[in-house]
Amino acid sequence: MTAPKGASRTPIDLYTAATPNGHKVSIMLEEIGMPYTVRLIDFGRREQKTPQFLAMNPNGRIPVIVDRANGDYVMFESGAILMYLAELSGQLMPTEQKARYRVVQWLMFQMSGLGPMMGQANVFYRYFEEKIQPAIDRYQHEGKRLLTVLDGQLAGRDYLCDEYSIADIANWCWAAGHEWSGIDISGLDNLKAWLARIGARPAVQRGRQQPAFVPRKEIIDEAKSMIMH
Ligand SMILES: N[C@@H](CCC(=O)N[C@@H](CS)C(=O)NCC(=O)O)C(=O)O
Repeated sequence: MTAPKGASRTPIDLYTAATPNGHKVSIMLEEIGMPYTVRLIDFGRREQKTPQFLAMNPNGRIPVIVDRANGDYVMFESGAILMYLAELSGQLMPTEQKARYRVVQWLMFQMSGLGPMMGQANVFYRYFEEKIQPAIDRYQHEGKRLLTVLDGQLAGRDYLCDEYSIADIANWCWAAGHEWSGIDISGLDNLKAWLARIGARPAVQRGRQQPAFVPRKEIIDEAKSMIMH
């Protein structure tokens, strides 16, 4: 991990890894065309728990940004970072009050519901060696229920709110991982069309490569070591 102090050639330093919460921010930065430097955090080496990292985010998790163009302003929590970048760029978040809070509402839906539930589905379905069926069922069912809510919201519309926004980016990053969470989305046709629509955006494709998620055994081992600490 690179120390937070020191000049970088881009306005934003992004401390991240190949996860949905990390990809939300790289996709947003790609969408708004803001140059950034990726600072990879190696979970295998527990870099997210080092004193330097904890000084930026006491919660010891990615993503974190440092805004070099704003007095090295440090931010953690992906939803807050999306709102900050939307405000900074004047993009992907409406200014009109009601429209703005509709976006915040669907962002919070992801932050408090979809992300945590699908994250726990991954833990019990993918990472735990001991397969605790009631826990797998609980989180997969809840994940599916929340994806069904998104499907309903997307009936007759292309995006979650009036226009493409940070709410789409946040929810898409988790919804796109439904297979990894073992959640079947057959029958959720609005959701499937939206997944494809957002997934076709060049900025989304670029952001998802920063860094790319490659399912492999080491990821499962790293995840196990995180769960146990
Ligand atoms: N609510 C936080 C969640 C961040 C989070 O859970 N990050 C995970 C990766 S997706 C992480 O850093 N895990 C490392 C760990 O648990 O040690 C956010 O949205 O930023």
